Amino acid sequence: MNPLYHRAKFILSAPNLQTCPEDNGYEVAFAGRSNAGKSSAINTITNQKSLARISKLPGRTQQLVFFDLDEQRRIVDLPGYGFAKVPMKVQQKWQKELEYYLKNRQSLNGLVLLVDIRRLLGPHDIQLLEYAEHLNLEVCLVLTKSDKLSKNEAKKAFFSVQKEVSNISEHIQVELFSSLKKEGVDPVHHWLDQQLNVLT
Ligand SMILES: Nc1nc2c(ncn2[C@@H]2O[C@H](COP(=O)(O)OP(=O)(O)O)[C@@H](O)[C@H]2O)c(=O)[nH]1
Ligand SMILES: [Mg+2]
Repeated sequence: MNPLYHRAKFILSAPNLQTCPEDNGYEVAFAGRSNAGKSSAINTITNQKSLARISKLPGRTQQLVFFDLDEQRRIVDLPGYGFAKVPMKVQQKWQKELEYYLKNRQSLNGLVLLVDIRRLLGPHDIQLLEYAEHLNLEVCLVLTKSDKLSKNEAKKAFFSVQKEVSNISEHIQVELFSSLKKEGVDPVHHWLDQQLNVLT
């Protein structure tokens, strides 16, 4: 039980940095290729059935969706990348917008990168990890849908990803996670607590 995350409340969706909520307090962003299980993970982490569904409303797929935890703390659902239906030009524009957000957002204090455990890291994931390292941004890499693999296979995937990311940065935390089985929630809460400066 972690009441802070369970209190998450939708604030607004922002098509660009100018329309984001005021840049104060602490913020953690959630990223990942589309279908990685990001919305499900946000719902699981906040223990709410359909909090992140709001980001699925038409036209909102390319926006930053903000959720308040308390007056000082927020989580942000970033647009999923590699979505085939989004034209290349729009994707490239978003790439720029995203880089700008990651680079300039003062309150941003961590990035949760969701990766489907069966697909492992794609080129966009690696690019994002490298960029986060360049910005000195803390990263928690969440391997989603771990229930799709046996315990042994999941462990193997975990170690292989841990090894792969250790070449990019020394302090990327990797966690196994399943929204279906509600596994891996505590360590992610704990990591979020640290980035959001929650006294525990
Ligand atoms: N088995 C299983 N399926 C999942 C899990 N998380 C997400 N999914 C499924 O994966 C698909 C994509 O999930 P979604 O959260 O919408 O991904 P998003 O596009 O990254 O927001 C959906 O069909 C989900 O039901 C999980 O932990 N276990
Ligand atoms: Mg989603």
